[in-house]
Amino acid sequence: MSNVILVKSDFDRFSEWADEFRKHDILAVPWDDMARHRETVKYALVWQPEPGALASLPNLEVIFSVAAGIDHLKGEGLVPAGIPVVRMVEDSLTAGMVEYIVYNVLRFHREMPVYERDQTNRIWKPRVQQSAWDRTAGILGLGVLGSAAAVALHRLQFNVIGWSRNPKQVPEVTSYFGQDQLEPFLEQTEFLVILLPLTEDTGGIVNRDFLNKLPRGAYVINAGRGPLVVDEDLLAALDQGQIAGAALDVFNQEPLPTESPYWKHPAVTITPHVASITLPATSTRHVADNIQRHREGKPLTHLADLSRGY
Ligand code: NDP
Ligand code: OXD
Repeated sequence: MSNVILVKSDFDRFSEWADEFRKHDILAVPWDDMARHRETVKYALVWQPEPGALASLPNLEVIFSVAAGIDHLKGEGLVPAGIPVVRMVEDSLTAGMVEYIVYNVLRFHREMPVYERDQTNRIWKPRVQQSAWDRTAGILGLGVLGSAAAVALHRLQFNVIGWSRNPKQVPEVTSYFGQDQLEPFLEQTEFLVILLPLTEDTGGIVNRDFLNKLPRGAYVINAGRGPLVVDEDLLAALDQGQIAGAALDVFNQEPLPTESPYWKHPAVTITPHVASITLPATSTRHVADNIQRHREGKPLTHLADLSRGY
């Protein structure tokens, strides 16, 4: 096997990666064995590498991010200059995210947190249900994952709008773009789905002013990155009823510290950064296809732009 890939992933599943890469004739070596393979490694598949580590590989040609987001690769000494970075775009990651978003929008739309509370208090209290087509889901970040979630929500008959940097054409989804169109987007959004990357422009975007532009009683679902949200502002908006509920998968600090008020907040549901997880069986195909393209001198797919941040 002439293609050697160094793997540093979250979760402890190197043998799974190695088995899947072997099917594509790629030899995976574990991160801890870097010293032994320094000369032969041409590719690296990484999540949160230590500064300087990738620069110590003299024959490295392409870096693959285990994650769709590349914010874990931003920082002094993390990525050697001139080495392309490919981000993760693969079917299971997209499918998992669509499930997480649809599940949480439906959960709020159908008032499940209220019925769950009623059940603990043995309260039988039917409430009138609204139609999905009378409600608007707004997707903040209409990229690969945002567009897939938008299409799925539209299939469930929600009115779906999206916000991105550039105009988008997603069937039946109204596209808003740029700073000027953020306000009209927010004013209509009853279910805010956050799927932006964390960049210099987006950090802290979900602050008090932003939350106050949503209709009163809107819901927030954050599967993008924790630092997109100003925690104190979201907590205040929840306490004041401006935001009726939040499903949070990502946090400013992960693992979420035990003292965080989110843990005990009655209107907050927490998951430990699992909205969608990169699966070796499917993602190795994306990596192998790109390695093949690289060997044939073809352009790589899903190249990230480190200076832009996504
Ligand atoms: P994409 O790069 O495909 O999409 C990003 C979207 O954000 C694009 O529509 C882009 O606009 C928009 N965007 C970026 N910057 C701005 C800005 N300043 N103003 C307005 N819009 C902006 O990314 P993915 O959809 O693949 O992934 C999105 C994020 O989801 C990842 O970066 C990651 O943080 C998160 N994620 C979380 C997971 C989890 O388990 N919680 C799993 C996977 C991903 P345009 O297209 O116009 O440039
Ligand atoms: C990702 C993630 O960006 O898992 O893919 O957070």
